[in-house]
Amino acid sequence: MGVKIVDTCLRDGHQSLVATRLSTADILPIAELLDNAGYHALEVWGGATFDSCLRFLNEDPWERLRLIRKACPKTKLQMLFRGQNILGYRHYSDELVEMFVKKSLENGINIIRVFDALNDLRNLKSAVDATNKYKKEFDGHCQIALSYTTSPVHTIDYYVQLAKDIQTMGADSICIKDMAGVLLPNDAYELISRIKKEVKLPIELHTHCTGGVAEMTVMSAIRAGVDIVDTALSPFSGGTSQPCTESLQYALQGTEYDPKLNLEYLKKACEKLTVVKDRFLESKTLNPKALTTNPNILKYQVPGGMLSNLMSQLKEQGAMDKYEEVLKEIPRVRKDFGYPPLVTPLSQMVGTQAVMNVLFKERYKACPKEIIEYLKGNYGKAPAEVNEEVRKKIIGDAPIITHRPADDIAPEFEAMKAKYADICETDEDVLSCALFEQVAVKFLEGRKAAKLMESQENEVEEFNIFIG
Ligand SMILES: [Mn+2]
Repeated sequence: MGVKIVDTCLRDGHQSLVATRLSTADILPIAELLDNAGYHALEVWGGATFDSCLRFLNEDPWERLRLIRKACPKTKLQMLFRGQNILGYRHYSDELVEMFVKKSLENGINIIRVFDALNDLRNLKSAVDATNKYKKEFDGHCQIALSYTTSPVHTIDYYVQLAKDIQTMGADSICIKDMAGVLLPNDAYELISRIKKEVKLPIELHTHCTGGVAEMTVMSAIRAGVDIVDTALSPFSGGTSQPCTESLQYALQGTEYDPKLNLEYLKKACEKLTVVKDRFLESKTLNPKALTTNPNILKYQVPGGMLSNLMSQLKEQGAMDKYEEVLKEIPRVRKDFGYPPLVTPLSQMVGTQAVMNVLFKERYKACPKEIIEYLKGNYGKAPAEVNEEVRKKIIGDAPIITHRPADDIAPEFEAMKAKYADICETDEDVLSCALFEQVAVKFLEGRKAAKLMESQENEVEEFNIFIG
């Protein structure tokens, strides 16, 4: 059996390269073609797509999902789900997580990939339980992703143990999620061989081309027996995105790993997606920098997105000369905070802290409020010991929680439903409000106003017909 392929161009591909700006109208003609190409799945929803629909595109993310489902009757659809954070940036109540999972499946998702930034499996429990509860009814699949990073505690042994725990927890498959693109070919080989030996579940690899090693890493992973690989259709591949789908098909064609994708359909989809890409190049939404290989991320072990954030923060402060110093400060901050993986939201938090440490010329003189919450235990358990001196300096004698943060969150759905009864037509609308209150409310108010206008126009028309 060949390697299975998940195409990410309709989620991570455009999230990585054009700030998640593909519209549903851009997506549908391509989804229709990819549906015939023989993929294991298409990643099309979750991550930043939900927020981006409401915030920038004036689109209902649920409607997008339903339309993609219609356009893709043959292929499984996949989403990325941030555990207890769902698709947002704070922890939500268990009941909200369960409802979001159920509605995602009901509206067309098959594979739910859940992960937690800290690999604190307690933060995945309600999403995993909910997926397992509803998966039979909706042809669902529960995948748990481990956030891959490098540090003295993030050893191969650590990840093998984590994979075993993931299996015990009730996942249908495991993903190695290398969000920063720092997994090297030999490490991938060892990691996947070891997990294969000790865990029965299918393994998927998700990496990024940012540092220039992804294709080598993918090949290594394939030789080690990885079952599924994430790639992106050529126009939205490479740079900070995934390796190219068509190239991998050519590389493996006729071998025992042949993914057997239909190149004719890939070509047709590529032509359509290229037109979309050119539009983003013209509008400069697609910065050629995002397509440039950046081996520095391998040296500093930070994601590409974090590097560009740092640069813009320092530029704003007129302190670009401190760039190297900040890069050196990042590992120090990570160590003090117990080596959190640098993935949303921790990457932004650690980066901002490193900038503050350098600009204030004193460590932890000032801190973002998210760091204070993190040190109080409100994001979950840090992977390693936190530097207690640093913690004391930042939060003093404030209490630290060691239980699962969501244990403290009361159900919130009904209150949200009552609060926005005048603009919410469905439970899906209520979930949108619960996740991104301000932007969702603005979107739903706009939708209501547009509908009102339409019905008034119809009335006038009817009246004209009557008197005419
Ligand atoms: Mn990714």
